Order: sequence, then C-alpha cells, then structure tokens
Amino acid sequence: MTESATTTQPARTAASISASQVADILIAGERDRAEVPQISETYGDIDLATAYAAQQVFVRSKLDAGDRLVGYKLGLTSRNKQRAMGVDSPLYGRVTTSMLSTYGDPIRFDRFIHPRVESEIAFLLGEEIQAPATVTSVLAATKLIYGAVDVLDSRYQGFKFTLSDVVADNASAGAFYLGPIALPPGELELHTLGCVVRVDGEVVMTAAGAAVMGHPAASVAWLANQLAELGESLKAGQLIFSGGVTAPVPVVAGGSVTFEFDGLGAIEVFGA
Ligand code: OOG
Ligand code: MG
Repeated sequence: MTESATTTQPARTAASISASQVADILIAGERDRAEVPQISETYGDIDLATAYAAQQVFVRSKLDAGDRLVGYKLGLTSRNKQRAMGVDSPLYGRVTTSMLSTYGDPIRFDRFIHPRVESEIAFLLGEEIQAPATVTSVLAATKLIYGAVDVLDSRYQGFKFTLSDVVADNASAGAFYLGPIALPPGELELHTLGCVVRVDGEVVMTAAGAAVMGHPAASVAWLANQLAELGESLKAGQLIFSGGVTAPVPVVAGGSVTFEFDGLGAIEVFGA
C-alpha cells in the first residue's frame, strides 16, 4: 500500500543517522509529547540492527532515570495486525517499571500523545527460558498468566511507521495494565482463551489467544530465540506481553474501554 510511494521518492541515505541520533529524536518526542516525523521518511529506512540499537539507547535513557527492566513486549504477532500496520514481521520492545500502570488509574492525556489500547496475554516467568524455545518449553517456564492491556503510544506522526521505525520506537510502548486474576498456564487453554472488548459498554471486538501466532506462547518462544542470537535470554521474574489479541482502540478523554478475559477477569481503562 505504501511501497509505491516509498520507491518513487528520491533516494535518501540511511547511513546518515546513527542509532543514538535516532534515539534522541524519539526520547525528545516522548518527553515533549510531540509526534515526530518517521525516521524512514527523513533519513531513509535504517537497518534492523541499527533500529534495535536505537531502541536500546531509548530504553537506557529510562534506566538512567531510575527505571528497572521488567521484561519485554511482543508486537505485530498476528497477520491482521501486520497487515493493518503495513509491516510483515513481529518485533519486540522492552518494558520498564515506569510503564506499569496501577489497576484503575486513568490513561492521562498529559502523559501520552495519541494512546491506543489493545488486549494482551502476559506471561510471568518462573524460570529462565533456554533456546531453542518452543510453546512447550515456554509454558513449562511460566509461573502465571495474566490478562493485560497494552497502551500503545507511537512517537511517530499519525501512528505510521516502517518495521525499523517502530523497532527504534520501542514497539510503541507506552504503558501496561495487568488484570486482577493470574493463573498457572496449566489451568488455562491459551489458544482458545477469549477476550471481549467493550467501548463505553458496547461490544466492539472479540478474539481468542490463537490470534497471537497461533498460540501466545509461540510468540514468547520467538522472542526467546531472537534474544538467544544476541547471547541474551528471558529470565525468571520477567514479564512478557505476548502481543495484541485484538486490534488497538483509540483512547478518548472521558471514554472507557473494557477488556474481559476468559477466566482472568476484566480490565477497564479510562481516558482522562
Ligand atoms: C506497534 C506495536 C504493536 C502489538 O501487540 O501488536 C504491538 C504498533 O502497532 O504501534 O504492541
Ligand atoms: Mg501490543
């Protein structure tokens, strides 16, 4: 859809910007709550390795400000979501303490640029996950499963990006909510786990866990295998948000979005 537009534009040199310069643009956008132009539009599309390096610098700025790493988020883990965003591969971002919202707290417009919310299934790991990881090994290493909400807040204008753009932007990470009930994975059927989304009380979407790579644990396994290539691993105590089960819904001031999870309770979020 956007391919033809990109190919007809004059060539720009991707090498003209470094990972830390990319990160600086995104850090400023988040700090000032101001959308920034896509890196790919201004400088050409950076390669994925540079994009992940920029993400590390972006996240490092949070750790330097006192945050701690909580875990990871997966994104674009369903075909529908990839198609909607015009991107053809999953990605991951990093989750830090300041992103965790307290159940019941509103989504404040003085903190975010253009927040959207989506349902997710979150994994709290009880053990390190060794590569090569599989659905079975991820489930064996998981202590608890939560229903969760991912609050996305792309720093890019119009929520538009290429894969490298959004990787650098820490997978649009804004904030996260965990649901009120957590269960061991053996007590749930994750691929058929249902989720109902209501906007101001009215049902707008329904989906099941299989929307996430056929099984949400497959998405966590994909992440574990990606990290293994960098010599890193998923550790006991980390929280992994496995990717959107339902499509994102824009948050409206004064509006409410409710996510009901089969067996895992409901999360209601408000825009304020
Ligand atoms: C990118 C992040 C996607 C998901 O669960 O698919 C994501 C975006 O759509 O802004 O979090
Ligand atoms: Mg998400």
